[in-house]
Amino acid sequence: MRIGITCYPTYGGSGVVATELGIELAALGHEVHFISYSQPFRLSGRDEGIYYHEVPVSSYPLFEFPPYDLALASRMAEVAEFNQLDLLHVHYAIPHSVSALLARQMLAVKGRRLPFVTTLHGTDITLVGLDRSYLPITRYAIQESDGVTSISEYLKAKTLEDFGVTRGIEVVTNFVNCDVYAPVTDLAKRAEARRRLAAPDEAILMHLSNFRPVKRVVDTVKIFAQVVREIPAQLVLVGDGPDRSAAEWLAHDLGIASKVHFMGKQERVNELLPLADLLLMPSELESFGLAALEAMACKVPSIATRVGGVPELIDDGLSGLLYEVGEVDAMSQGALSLLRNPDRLEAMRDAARKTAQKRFCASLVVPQYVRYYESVLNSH
Ligand code: GMT
Repeated sequence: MRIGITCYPTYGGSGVVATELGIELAALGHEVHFISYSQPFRLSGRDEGIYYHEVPVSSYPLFEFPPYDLALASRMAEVAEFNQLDLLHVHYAIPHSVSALLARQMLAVKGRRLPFVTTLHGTDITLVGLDRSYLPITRYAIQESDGVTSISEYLKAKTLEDFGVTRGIEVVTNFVNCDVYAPVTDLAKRAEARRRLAAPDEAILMHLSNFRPVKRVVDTVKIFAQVVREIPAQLVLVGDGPDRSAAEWLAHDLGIASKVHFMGKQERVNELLPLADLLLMPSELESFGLAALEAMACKVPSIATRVGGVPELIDDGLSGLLYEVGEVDAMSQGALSLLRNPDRLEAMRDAARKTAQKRFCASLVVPQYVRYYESVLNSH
């Protein structure tokens, strides 16, 4: 198949899923064309079968807001025509599904068919999508998509309820490549790599996000502050975003700044995650929680919140521990109880990896997308 993929190319779960999907599809022999305003950050440019088409957005003094969605629609139609794409797959409904709808219509008048699949990721439904200025057009584009998938049962239910969407939505969960995201089996190598982050007797707690308010990064620092009061530990924060400065201030105020490491945006998180003992994900909301899945594949369980689609991923008490939003004290106690009980932690680490392998491995989930594309292509 020849597949066009559009996503937000910046750091964020939906862009990561779209990029990893493109890489996996190309590895299966499909031709993949990314169409976006810049190259997705996890795309190296070296992958065979993958092409990148930039969307130029020209400005004009009259435009207070350059119309990216129109430029995207034009580029989608062009790329589809010139490369004979079979379908478009857009990630994050706003504005991508609207642009795809326009591209489909532009090609229809030329007698060309260009179906599109929209994948809903989270805030396109639960936050941004609910804004009255976006809701009617987003609902329309979802309804008119040739196929719609959502990354969790939770998000599917939210879309049907909050958007009054009446069409079918297929749940295709997020996935992880369990060969790329994997524990370091050579224990001497793991110990050596950990020594670059912490002393041998120290626990390593990690956080990975885009540091948006919904991630509650400040809670991460508060949880760690209580842990490090009891046992030797280091906190490694991977990513960047609006709440980084608040988290840095808090680490200084609490006198733990020397043990809190802000690593900024990292391209190879698969090399960092396996070094951690626990991931902290105290989010206000996660429609799935991709960071937790990537950690689980690396044998790292999460201390997380019981929100959105997270309980579909983490089995509380078995492959991680779940709490209510803001339960900082309980989350610290949960982390401490695991770190003080190596056998229990090891059992949880095993369960986390097994869950990733058995239910969320790319080799299981990507074929679901392929079958879904085929059903969309055959359904005319
Ligand atoms: O979190 C966001 O602001 C949007 C989005 C993104 O691009 O990172 O995150 C959503 O999609 C991820 C990938 O499917 C999910 O793992 C996240 O749980 C989801 N975020 C929310 O629902 C808040």
